[in-house]
Amino acid sequence: MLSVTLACNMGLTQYFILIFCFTGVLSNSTNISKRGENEAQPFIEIGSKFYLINTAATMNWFGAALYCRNFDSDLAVIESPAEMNALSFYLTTNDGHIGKYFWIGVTDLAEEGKFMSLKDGRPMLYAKWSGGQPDNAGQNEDCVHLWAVNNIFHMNDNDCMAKLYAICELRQPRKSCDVCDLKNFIDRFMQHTNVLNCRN
Ligand SMILES: [Ca+2]
Ligand SMILES: [Ca+2]
Repeated sequence: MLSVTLACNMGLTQYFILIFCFTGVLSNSTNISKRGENEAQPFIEIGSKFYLINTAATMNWFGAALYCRNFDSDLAVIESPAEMNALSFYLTTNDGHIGKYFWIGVTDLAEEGKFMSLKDGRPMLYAKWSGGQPDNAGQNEDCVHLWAVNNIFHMNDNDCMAKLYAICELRQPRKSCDVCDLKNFIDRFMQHTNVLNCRN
């Protein structure tokens, strides 16, 4: 009986350890999900992403990329019509943004005419070029920015050394890995314990 009691007590202890660990894991997950609220300043939520819209100083495209990295972010890459519409709506409904040009993280510097996303090195997924763009004017336009045409923001290729404002986007939390981490933790725990034995 004593050995059974001890075994069950061990089981209960393991239950408490399990609950304690789960609390820690879930707490970390919660912190990640709230990153936008706690750590995103001065980023703002627009649509499905958090952006930093810099209108404090103009800089060339390379300076803009470094500026974003300084905030643990990347020059924004717009990847869907929904993202473009949300950002364009924000920019056009906030005073002072119409008329400004904003660098985004797309370039054809590596190969003319092949526009790539700076943040992941892959071809851009979505484009909303304004009429006649990209035109690589003067054979010297390899970096992409947003500008408003008829009060709707579009894309244009421009001289990378032009001094424009910048839009950065916060890196997305790796939500799928949170699930993987929790599953792996449970699998490892179940392999090394007989915690369920006392249910019988
Ligand atoms: Ca070009
Ligand atoms: Ca152009």
